[in-house]
Amino acid sequence: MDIKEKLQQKMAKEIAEASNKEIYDALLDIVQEMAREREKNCSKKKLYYISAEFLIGKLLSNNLINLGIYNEVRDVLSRHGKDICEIEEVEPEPSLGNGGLGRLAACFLDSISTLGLNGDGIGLNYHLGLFKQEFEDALQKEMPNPWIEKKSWLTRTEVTYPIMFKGMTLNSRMYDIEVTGYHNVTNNLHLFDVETVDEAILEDGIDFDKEDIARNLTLFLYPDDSDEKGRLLRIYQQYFMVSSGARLILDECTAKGSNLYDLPEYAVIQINDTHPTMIIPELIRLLAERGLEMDDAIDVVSRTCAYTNHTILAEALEKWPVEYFKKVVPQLVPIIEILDDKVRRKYTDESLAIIDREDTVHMAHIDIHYGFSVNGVASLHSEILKDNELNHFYKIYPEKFNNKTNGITFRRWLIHCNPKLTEMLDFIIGTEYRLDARKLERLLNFKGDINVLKRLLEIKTENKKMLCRYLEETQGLKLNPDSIFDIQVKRLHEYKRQQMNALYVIHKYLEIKAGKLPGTPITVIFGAKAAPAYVIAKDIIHLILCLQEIINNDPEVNPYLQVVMVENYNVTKAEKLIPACDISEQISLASKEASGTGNMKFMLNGAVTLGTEDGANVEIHELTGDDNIFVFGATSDEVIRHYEKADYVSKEFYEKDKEIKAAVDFITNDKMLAVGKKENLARLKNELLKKDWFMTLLDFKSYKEKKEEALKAYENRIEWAKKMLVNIAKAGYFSADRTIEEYNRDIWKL
Ligand code: F55
Repeated sequence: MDIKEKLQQKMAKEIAEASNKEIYDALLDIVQEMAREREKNCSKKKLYYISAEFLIGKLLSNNLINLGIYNEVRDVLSRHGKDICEIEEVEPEPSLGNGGLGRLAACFLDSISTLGLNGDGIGLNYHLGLFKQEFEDALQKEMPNPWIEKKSWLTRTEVTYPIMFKGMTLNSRMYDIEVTGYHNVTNNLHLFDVETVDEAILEDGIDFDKEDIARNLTLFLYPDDSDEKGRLLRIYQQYFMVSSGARLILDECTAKGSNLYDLPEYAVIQINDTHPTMIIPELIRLLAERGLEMDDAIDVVSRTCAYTNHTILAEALEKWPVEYFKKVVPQLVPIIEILDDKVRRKYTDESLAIIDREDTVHMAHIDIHYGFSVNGVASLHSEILKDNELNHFYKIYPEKFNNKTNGITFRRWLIHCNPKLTEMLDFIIGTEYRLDARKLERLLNFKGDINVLKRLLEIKTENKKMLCRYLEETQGLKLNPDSIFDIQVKRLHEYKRQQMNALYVIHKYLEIKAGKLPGTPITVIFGAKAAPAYVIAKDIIHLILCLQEIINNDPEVNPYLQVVMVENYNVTKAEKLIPACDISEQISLASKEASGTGNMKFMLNGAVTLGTEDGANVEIHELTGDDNIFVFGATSDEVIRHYEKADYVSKEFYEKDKEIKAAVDFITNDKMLAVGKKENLARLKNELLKKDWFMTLLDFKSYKEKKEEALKAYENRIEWAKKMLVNIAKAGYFSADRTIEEYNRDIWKL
């Protein structure tokens, strides 16, 4: 039966007569049936990728592409007067992640299936995911973001486990989402949920009774942990996830014949940051319960678990008071004490301990001592882990440390989000790059082909126009598609330095006011959510929204400069923003961004990077060469030295550089106070002058100069197109397929 007949049969009506929602529901059914009919990889050993986040984005189109029926469906629909893009709009986006770490997990699942490997994801089924961001009075407001509909990608399974907490047992149930690989196998994303969760306990916005665990456990991703109740709730969530996951893993392995002593032959568990770390003591506990001696259990688990680190920011490394474990999961306390005791017997160095002198448990230390692999996510990051942050561990376990530079799935971040570029690539270099991304380098043969270069520019303009239409319809924004689109989209964090970009916007505004006009108009686009308890991050959003208000309403300035903050930045919006970008802002303070993956997505879609030598930018720089990237700022060595010597004083930069002073002072001038809030703006200005922990003012001057250079280079359109072409051609290295091949070769050995 062909797609058209299947659709009509499912809906019991003609396509032309059906609503978009009816078509979406029918396609969902068809996809699930096809996905289940596919071959499975039933090899003895299986990978379990356990993560508190899977930022999967909308699934319909991606699945259609991976099943090889996207074009057919699109054409059938269009013949009957339906637009596949409008069908896509019907699907709600599950927001089961904060940012890069969660999106990476989703890209990895896609590549694992695409490479035909036997590997499933394990996580939680948050009913409301991460909050939905709204802007009100130029401030971020957090709202619930329900995404689970009656008909959804989730399949309820019969797998349930009793999960024990102090004073109560909660029942967990597994829900599955099919993960289709590109022309290959289907794996599963297993999301555990508590049966008693109850959305009715939501109060105002995203507030709820944090103590009513049975009803709130899987309501939100990372509830505000600024208070103790919020932090305890995270322990509940984490334990619920790992205990359910550990039981599933043991059940599957014993069903395949494991006697548990040979568990590492059946399973490898990749721990995505420290959020799932409790799986180590929990597995040890379960194995001991099933009859293994403690030492054997520890040995088996240590040969099964591998850990990925995603950050060197001290405040992001999880540390929990032993007290919390006693309150929530007392059964883990004796195990963690044994793990600590073994370390202390062997090493006297206090910095290696699991439980420190203040009775705090260092989660990453559990992973490093009791896992067999520790990897960073870009080469600079992995080097910093070895040389600085985790140096003491590296000295005792050099063989455990390795690098796996991140990657992205080209199915979503090229084929789906940029059909025009994809079509051009298919036409001039053939389709092999779809399975072997390095083949994109064939594009280099066209660097001197004026028609190809012109077509690249044309595609960019078409993508910009589409973005403009979308932003006008959804946010009422009117942007100029003939301007330079300069885009910074990512979580809001001081180390990512959206504030530096905002200071540049102020600087440009002042220049225009003084009569110095840019050669080409510039549109600066931001998109970012701030963690609800992160005060300065929210102040930065306020700053940007105030600038948007002032600049876009100033007729003297708005023909040359516009600023917009896209509301509720998420995967769906990223898919529209990235293909429309000219300049990709990757301006973190060197040494702080572990890798970045947005930088790779922008490059693949023909944006040119303006960035520091940080994270994977370093590798992008090596691949593209000096002529096709704009690099500025202090190096990671310099930054690390500043921290060691504690010699950075932001005020000095403010006082000696007139332009910096003018931009910083602008934050609290009368114009700003007329549209913004004094409390927020003054606090932010004060932060920049008194603290500036991430050295914004240190790099401002070189940032400004590099950006001017980039804007100038844009004027020569053909030369710019060559830079675009080289970026696309060299992006193949950043395919998640390459990353996953390396994980499998060095760590998983499936
Ligand atoms: C989420 C929750 C907590 Cl408690 C801490 C951090 C996060 C989070 O979202 N981290 C995150 O996204 N980290 C990012 O991981 C990416 C994938 O490896 C990196 O590219 C990026 O540099 C890193 O910041």
